[in-house]
Amino acid sequence: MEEPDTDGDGIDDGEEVNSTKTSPVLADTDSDCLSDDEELLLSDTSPLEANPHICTPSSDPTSVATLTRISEYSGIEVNEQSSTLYYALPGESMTLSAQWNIESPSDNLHCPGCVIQFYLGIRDVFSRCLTSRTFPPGSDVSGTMAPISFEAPEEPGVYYITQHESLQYECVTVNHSADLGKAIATIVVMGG
Ligand SMILES: [Ca+2]
Ligand SMILES: [Ca+2]
Ligand SMILES: [Ca+2]
Repeated sequence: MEEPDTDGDGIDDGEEVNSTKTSPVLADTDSDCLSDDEELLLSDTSPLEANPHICTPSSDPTSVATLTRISEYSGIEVNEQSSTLYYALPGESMTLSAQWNIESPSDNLHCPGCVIQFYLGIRDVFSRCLTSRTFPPGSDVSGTMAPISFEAPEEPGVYYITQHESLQYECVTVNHSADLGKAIATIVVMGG
């Protein structure tokens, strides 16, 4: 006799109740727009804990506040698609391009004379330095990021393109945090 799968997510009711602890009547237990079976195929994601930025992708333009400066990213293109959410195959060849703008308020600026670097990248996958310069009070600086090529991770999962910043004299090697407040785009690497 076939086991019932009430919510039709491909996982039998009994397995949902006893093993995965997901809801047998909800195909997407945590309501994050990835179904329970999809999340079980992905690494680093739980069907019981919602992944941000999937149901509601980052806006374009999107702003990130840091070091009392506001950086805004616009014209975000992943694989030449104007979207901040991209479903990729494992190891897929990818490109990212964007325009950036960094605005510094005229007062209460943290470290007003400092040379600061801004980067975009994915934790443990790639990082690109956008700029290294001073952003003095009242300044408003824009630039275009040259398209960068990278490979989507082999491991199915949810990955975020985040901003990182450093207070050095020049661009250095950094790793990106998992601070989703600094995410400008999301890449979902699909499982088998
Ligand atoms: Ca089910
Ligand atoms: Ca379910
Ligand atoms: Ca889910």
